[in-house]
Amino acid sequence: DPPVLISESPKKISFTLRRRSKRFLFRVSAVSYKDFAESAFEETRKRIVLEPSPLQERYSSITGLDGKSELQMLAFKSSKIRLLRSMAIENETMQVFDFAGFMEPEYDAPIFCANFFTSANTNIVVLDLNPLHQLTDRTDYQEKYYNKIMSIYHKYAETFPWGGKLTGESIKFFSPLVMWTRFSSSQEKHKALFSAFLEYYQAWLEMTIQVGDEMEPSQVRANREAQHKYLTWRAQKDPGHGLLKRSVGEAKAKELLRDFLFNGVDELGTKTFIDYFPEYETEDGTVSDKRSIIGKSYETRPWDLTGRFIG
Ligand code: BLA
Repeated sequence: DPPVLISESPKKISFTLRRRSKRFLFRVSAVSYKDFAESAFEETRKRIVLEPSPLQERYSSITGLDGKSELQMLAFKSSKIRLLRSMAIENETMQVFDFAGFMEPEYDAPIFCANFFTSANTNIVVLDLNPLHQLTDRTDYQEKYYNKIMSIYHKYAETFPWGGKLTGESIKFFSPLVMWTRFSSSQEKHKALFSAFLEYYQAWLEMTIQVGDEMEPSQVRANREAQHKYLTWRAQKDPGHGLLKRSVGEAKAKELLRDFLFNGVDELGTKTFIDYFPEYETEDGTVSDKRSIIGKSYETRPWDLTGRFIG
């Protein structure tokens, strides 16, 4: 056993020891995504002024229906960042992390997206700067934000290979920088994931600092609608929904999704899910329960080494 670090708080030490005696297996896979969030906010405060988000008053922590899961929510904003928020869920068998950053509509910088799911023996990871605009028809957007930083992806490509087929619809929300991967837990992998997370985050933070505001009202409108479409997709079809509903119940999960995680879905636009994704409309006009219409696709990475989409 590695020694318990003396810098850990007493609370953390007793947690570690308890786990050691009772559930040895899970200690090995333990990763604390709260530390990931703290580090990202710390890096942010070195560069820009963070203000608390009004959402923080309503969301800070929740205990799950099982009495054992803890959900921790943190939310900030800055003059340019509309919402920088984090949710970490932890219980004895699983850790979940959902960290995102959304710009004000005057700025076209990408959306920061880290979604990590860890259970006893598996990890499902999406880490990306999700493009605000469709890269296949906006080569200027790819040039502006991605071409220069593709080395970040290459650095982790071997450690975190492509995770295999995924919901076909998701690919258009991802950039050529995306780290989509699955792996078995190990301290090395979790350490590498922490580095990758901070490196992707630093790249995003730098973009938010460099980006100038759009003067053209039509551009601001386009940015707002693009962000609204993204929020509409995730508030309706995100793969984490089932787990969130089981953790806190249907009503609370819905509130968390629409008001906290994907805040803006009810404010940034009036178009409906069907307006954006008409292929999901059923005979009676409601949204299909199906997660995907296309089905699982992309066995291998659909971008070449330079980041060009090859399908
Ligand atoms: C699985 N999460 C997945 C998968 C993807 C993502 C691609 C693989 C399954 C699939 O192909 O759909 C993540 N998909 C994304 C992201 C976007 C997207 C980030 O389209 C952005 C546009 N994951 C979470 C949270 C939970 C969670 C908060 O982020 C739980 C509360 C759980 N994700 C989770 C689980 C699975 C999963 C349990 C496996 C179950 C499944 O495959 O459906």
